[in-house]
Amino acid sequence: MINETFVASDPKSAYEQAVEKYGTDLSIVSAKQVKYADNELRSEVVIAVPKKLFMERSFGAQALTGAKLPDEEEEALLDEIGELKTQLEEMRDGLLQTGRFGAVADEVKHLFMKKGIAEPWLDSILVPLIGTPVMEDKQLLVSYLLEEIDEVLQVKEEVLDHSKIMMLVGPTGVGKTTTIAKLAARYAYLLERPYKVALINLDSYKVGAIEQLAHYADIMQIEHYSIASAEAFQEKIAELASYDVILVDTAGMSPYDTQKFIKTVEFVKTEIPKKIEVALVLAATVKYEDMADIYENFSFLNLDSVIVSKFDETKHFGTLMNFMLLYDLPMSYFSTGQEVPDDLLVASKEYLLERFIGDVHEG
Ligand SMILES: Nc1nc2c(ncn2[C@@H]2O[C@H](COP(=O)(O)OP(=O)(O)OP(=O)(O)O)[C@@H](O)[C@H]2O)c(=O)[nH]1
Ligand SMILES: [Mg+2]
Repeated sequence: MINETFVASDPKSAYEQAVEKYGTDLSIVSAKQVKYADNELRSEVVIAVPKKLFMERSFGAQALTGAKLPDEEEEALLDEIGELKTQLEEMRDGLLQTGRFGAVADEVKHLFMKKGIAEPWLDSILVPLIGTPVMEDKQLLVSYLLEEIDEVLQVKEEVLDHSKIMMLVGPTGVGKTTTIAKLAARYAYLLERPYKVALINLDSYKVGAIEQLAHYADIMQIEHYSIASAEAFQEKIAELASYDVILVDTAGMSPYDTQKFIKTVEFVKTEIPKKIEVALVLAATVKYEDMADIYENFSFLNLDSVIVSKFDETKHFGTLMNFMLLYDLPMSYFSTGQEVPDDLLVASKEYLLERFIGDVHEG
């Protein structure tokens, strides 16, 4: 038997082509929709035909009678045809892989991938656009993708009309303590009215951690406490009931440090009258490979927002952007340098997008 493929715009037409050639007594091997390199969806119907019939219908009766080929030659010819067909199919598959969306859209897609945006996210946006003019226009498509990104990004507004407890968690050295100091200064001194702020430090692991926070607190004349157990935490929160904002600093944790995680979860789950807002501090310099681990581990703590630190340390924001697109968390603040209290911004989509666009245009 020989497999022969009939291609048409729809399955019915492909089947009709086969019927026209071989009659209705067909043995169908497969029928499927295939996207070709020109982005057109076509239907392929593959039928199995006896060798003899294939020769007769494809090359005329002569192929079998007048100039009958010796059996070996016929076999050789059929082999050759089979091989050619395989080669054609391979070529087509190759085209499908390298040119799935057409030249323009593929170029744009690869540009965004190079900048750190994950392929599945890009595909989810591009597939519905197949066949539309946007896919042929580079500028338009780049703008479209940026708009989609803008739509997915979320910002958590700074709300201070009720008292709150904010706990900062995150990997080691991302800037939790520095950001706590900036936030404390902001709430206590830099807004339209002064808020009553207290600091709590749960970081009893790192040498000097207490001193680091105490140093900032002393300069700003803000109360600060160091707490070692969940019970003491509970008591302290009750004692500080009249405060507007309680900022809680935690030990930096590698995503693999189970012991510290369990300890922090204990604090977060402590029975206290107010909800603790947990903010993950994530450096803008986060590595692509670490992103998923960071999210998976820290999301146990019921994250409310992400504070992005070290904005000043990179020009590439794709990985960070990818994190935001994938994990559906709002951004609350951006830390843009080491200076306390100056280098802190309330998060904004525009700020992140502007930097990301700068990076994309460089590519
Ligand atoms: N360039 C830059 N440096 C920062 C920023 N935020 C913090 N740092 C610096 O990063 C270093 C670590 O900051 P910390 O605030 O101690 O970080 P941490 O997350 O509390 O660290 P651990 O408690 O050890 O986990 C310090 O040298 C900070 O000055 C930032 O936005 N930009
Ligand atoms: Mg710290």
